[in-house]
Amino acid sequence: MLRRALPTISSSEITPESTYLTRMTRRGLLRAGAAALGAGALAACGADAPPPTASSDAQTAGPIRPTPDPRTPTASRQQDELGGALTPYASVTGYNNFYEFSTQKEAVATLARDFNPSPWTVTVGGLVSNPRTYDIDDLRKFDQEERIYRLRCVEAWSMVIPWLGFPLARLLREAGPTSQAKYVRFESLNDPKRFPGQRDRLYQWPYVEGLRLDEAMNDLTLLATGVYGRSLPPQSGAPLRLVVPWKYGFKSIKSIVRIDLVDAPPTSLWMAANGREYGFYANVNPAVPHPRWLQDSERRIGELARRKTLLFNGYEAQVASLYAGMDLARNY
Ligand SMILES: Nc1nc2c(c(=O)[nH]1)N[C@H]1C(S)=C(S)[C@@H](COP(=O)(O)O)O[C@H]1N2
Ligand SMILES: [Mo]
Repeated sequence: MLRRALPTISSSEITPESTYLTRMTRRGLLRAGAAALGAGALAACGADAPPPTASSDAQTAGPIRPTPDPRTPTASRQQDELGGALTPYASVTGYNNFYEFSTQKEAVATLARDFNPSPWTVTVGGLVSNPRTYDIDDLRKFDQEERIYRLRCVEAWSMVIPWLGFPLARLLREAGPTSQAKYVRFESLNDPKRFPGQRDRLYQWPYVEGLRLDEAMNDLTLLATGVYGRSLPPQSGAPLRLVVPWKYGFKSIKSIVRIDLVDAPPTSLWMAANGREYGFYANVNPAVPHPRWLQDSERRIGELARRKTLLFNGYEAQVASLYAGMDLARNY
């Protein structure tokens, strides 16, 4: 019945997560009698924030600047396995959700231009027998492969993206989860000096995401280091991001610095911000509407007609068994 009550709306009419949260938080702050504080906090958010400047960190970090990648963006195939054309490189790297920079998708690439993802380390710890801090270059030993995946944002738009990376399972096997490890918790870099969007206190930084251990071990779950045959540009989550193609895009956490094996479901940034709308599982499911819009169709970036949204984003054969016997509407 919930479904029938919801009108079919085009994705352009959907209130972005950020606008809604801003409104909700403003009400909350006003109720708390903190109107002045609220106004200040709102003015600091999203695209209004100044672009990052060369900070004093640049000195301690040394002269290391990633040299612009001279290779032209290329992929080994031009379609996904369902015949969907690759989304052009310009859209993949020009229309981004990355709230650490901005809540405005078209502003992210410009704000991220001078972000230097080197040096960078990723610490793997928690309930593992071999905890270790990897330099990003150490991760090269995991052979990189190309994976063409659909990315379906919870806001009802999608892309087809040729990632470079390696299955997360390889890294987790090296870490050696103990028998108590049941979930994986991922954390993005927390550095308001380099991420202007983190001055926006509406969110509990750093960005956190989580997977069940068996989801994390599934062969589809990728740690991406590149896109279109090149290393990831900052706006895409340099130097290392997760890609979980059967879940809404917000699970695919960018610019990861920590991966911990844990015994309880981690609370993600989005669960903390609005757990009623954004759950732990976030599996793409056309039959389970978001509380404010339907999820049965989507706008493929670059196409005119809407497409039908597929259960598990079209990866049902690979992942449905993970959820056997679960109520997918309750475990949203
Ligand atoms: N750290 C971090 N990771 C993030 C986000 C973010 O704001 N911060 N946005 C998520 C959302 S909502 C989506 S749809 C995808 C977008 O990835 P893309 O910009 O590479 O298409 O990244 C996800 N990962
Ligand atoms: Mo998203």
